[in-house]
Amino acid sequence: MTTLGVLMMAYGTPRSLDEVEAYYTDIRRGRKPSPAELADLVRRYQAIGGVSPLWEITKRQAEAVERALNAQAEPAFRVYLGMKHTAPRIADAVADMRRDGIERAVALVLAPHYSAMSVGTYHEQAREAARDGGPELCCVNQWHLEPRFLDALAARVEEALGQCRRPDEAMVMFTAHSLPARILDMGDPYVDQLHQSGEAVAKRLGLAHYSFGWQSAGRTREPWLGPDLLDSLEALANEGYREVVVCAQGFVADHLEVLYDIDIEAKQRAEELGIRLVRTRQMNDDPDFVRAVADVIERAKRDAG
Ligand code: FEC
Repeated sequence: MTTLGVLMMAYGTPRSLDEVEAYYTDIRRGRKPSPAELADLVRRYQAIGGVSPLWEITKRQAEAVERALNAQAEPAFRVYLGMKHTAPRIADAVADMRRDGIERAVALVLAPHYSAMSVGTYHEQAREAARDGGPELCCVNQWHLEPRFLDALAARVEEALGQCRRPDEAMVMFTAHSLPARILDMGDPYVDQLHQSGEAVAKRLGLAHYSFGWQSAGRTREPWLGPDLLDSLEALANEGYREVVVCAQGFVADHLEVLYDIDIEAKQRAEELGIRLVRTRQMNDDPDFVRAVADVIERAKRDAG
C-alpha cells in the first residue's frame, strides 16, 4: 500500500528567549525589530514563563492526528510537520517527504479559517518547495465548518458558560487574530468565515448573546481589522455586561496570543471594567479536536480521488 503524506503546517515559536529576535525578524519578512519592539516581545514571553508551549503542543497534535488516521486502516498516512517561522520549516518537511518517496500529500494548516495573508502564505511556501520533484499537494484551504470542529468549539463554549454565575446573561465573544484591514478590499473570505463558524456554534447552543472581536493586531501603522478585544470589552461594560466568555476560535492551541493577549492583558482590562472574563479551553491535542482534523484530512484524500 502506498503511503499518503500529510504536510501539517503551523506557526512555530522560539524555543528560547535567545531565538526571539530571529523569530520576530522572520515574522516581519526580514525586517529586524527595533530594540524597544524586541524588548516588548521578550517581556510578553517572560510573562508566560519564558517560552510558549506552542511547539510541544504542535508536535503532540501531529502525533495524535497520525495515530487517529492510522487507527482504523492499514497504516497508510505519514504526518510531516513544517513551521512557517521556525525549524523544521515547511520546505524541510516537503524535502523529507520527497526523500521518503511520498508522491502525494494533503497539506493542512493548523488554522481553520482561510485568508490569503495567513493560510495562503503557508500554501505558497509548500507549493514552492514541492514545485521541483513533488510531492503532488492537495491543499486544504479552510475547515472552519467541519462538523466535529464545530462540536468541539460548542462543547468548550458550553463548558465556559457553565463557569459563569449567570450564563443566560453572559456575552460570548468569538475572537480571531486581526489582519490588516486591506484584506476587505481584496475579497478575502477570512471575516465571513469567522462569522460562519461563530454563528454555527451560536446556533448549536441557542446563544442569545454573542459577538465577534479581533485580537493581537500587529504593531504596524496601517489599519487592522477591529474593534480590538480590549475596546470591545469596554463597550460591553458600558452596555452592562458583567460576564464575558472569550472563545479564541481562530487558534487551536495554547500560545502567546492566548496565554498573554487573553489570559493576562484582556483579563486585566476586564477586571478594571468590572467584567469577569472566562476563556474557553483551547483544542490542543484533545481527542475530539484530533478526530475533527483527521476527518478533514480523510475528506481531502477522498476528494482528491
Ligand atoms: O506562541 C507563540 O510563540 C506564537 C504565537 C503566535 C501565533 C500567531 C498566529 C497568527 N499570526 C497571524 C498574523 C500575524 C501578522 C503579524 C503577526 C505578528 C506576530 C508577532 C508574534 C506573533 N505574531 Fe502572528 N502569531 C503568533 C505570534 N502575526 C510574536 C510579532 C509581534 C506582535 O505583533 O505581537 C504582523 C506581521 C508584521 O508585523 O508584518 C499579520 C495570524 C495567525 C493565526 C493563523 C496561524 O496560526 O497561522 C493570521 C499562533
